[in-house]
Amino acid sequence: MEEKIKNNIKEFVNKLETTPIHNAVITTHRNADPDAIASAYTLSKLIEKVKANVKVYIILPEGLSALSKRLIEYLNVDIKTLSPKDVDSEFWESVDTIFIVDTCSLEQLGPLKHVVMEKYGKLKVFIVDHHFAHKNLTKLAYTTLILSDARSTTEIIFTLYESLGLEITETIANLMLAGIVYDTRHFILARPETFNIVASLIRYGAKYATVLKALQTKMEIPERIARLKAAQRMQIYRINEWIIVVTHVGAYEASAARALLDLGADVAFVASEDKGEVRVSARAKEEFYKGTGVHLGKDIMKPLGEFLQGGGGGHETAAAASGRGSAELALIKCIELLKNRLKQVTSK
Ligand SMILES: [Mn+2]
Repeated sequence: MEEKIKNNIKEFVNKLETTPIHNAVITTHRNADPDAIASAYTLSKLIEKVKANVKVYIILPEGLSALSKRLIEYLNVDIKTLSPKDVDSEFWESVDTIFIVDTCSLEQLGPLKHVVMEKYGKLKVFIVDHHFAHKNLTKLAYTTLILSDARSTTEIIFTLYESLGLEITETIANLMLAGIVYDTRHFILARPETFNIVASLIRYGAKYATVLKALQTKMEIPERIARLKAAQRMQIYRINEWIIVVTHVGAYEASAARALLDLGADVAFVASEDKGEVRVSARAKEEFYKGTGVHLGKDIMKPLGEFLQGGGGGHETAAAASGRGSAELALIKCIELLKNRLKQVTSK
C-alpha cells in the first residue's frame, strides 16, 4: 500500500479514536445499493467497538434499493435503519457526528442535504468513499478517507477493521464481499488488492456462493413463463453456420430473446401481437455481428418497421420494431430480411 494511503488511514483511525462521539448518524446515498448499505452497517459495528457508550443510527435517504433489501433478507442481517422522517429536530440536536459513506456529492443525500448544511460547524462530518468526491461535500468534512483506487467503499471499511485489529464476523465478511461483488460488477472492475481483500473475507467465513445468490435479482413468474413459452413455441433455422430462432409471446419479448441466446441461438426474433399491432424484439450474439457485419437495428429492424408501416431500429446486437400486422408475418419477414442480408454479405 502506498505511504500516502497508509497515512490517510492512520490519520482517520486516529481521529475516530480521539474524537468524543456520543450520538452518531451513518448515512449514504439515496436508494442505497449493496456497497452503500454494507458499508453503513459494517461501519456502525466498527464504531460501536471503537467508542464506548456510543449510539449509532443508520438513516437512509429514500431507503434501500430492491437488491439491497433482498441482500439483507437473504443474509438474515439484523439491521435497523431509519428514514429522515422518523427523526425530529430534537434528535438532530443530540447528534454530534455524522458519517457519510459511499456518497460523492451533497445532492445524493436527498433530504439529509439540508441537515448537513445547516449543522455545519456543530456536526462533525466523517466521509468514507471511493468516488471522486464533490467539493460541496468535502468542504463540510471534519475528516475524510477517500481512496479513489478502491473499487468499493466496503474495501475501505475492511482496511479500517484490519488496522484496528477488529474481529470480522461471518455476517460482516459476507456483507463486505457483497459490497465488493456488486460494485466491481462481479470482479470485472477488480484491482489486485480487491482479490487480497476477498481472500481474507473468505477466510473470515464469507461464502461466495451465498453472496452471489443473495445478489441475484429474482425474476417474477410472468416473465419466467414468457421465456419458457418462447422456448416451447420456437422455430429453429440454420443459415450457414448460424442458428436463428423465431418465436412469439404475449409480453417480455426482449427478455425472451435474451434467454434464447443463452439457450444457444445466435440470433433470436421474438414477436408479440395485440389487436393487429405487432412488436418484434431482436437480439444477436456479439460473435454473430463480428462474423457477419449484420447490424440488427439498421439492416433488419429498420426495414421490418417500414414493412409493418411502423418504425424500427436499434443497436448492432439489440434492436426492435413495431407496426401493424401479425406476429407470424413479421417473423417470416425477419427471416427473409436476414437471409437476404447474409447473402449480400457472403457474396461480397
Ligand atoms: Mn460504492
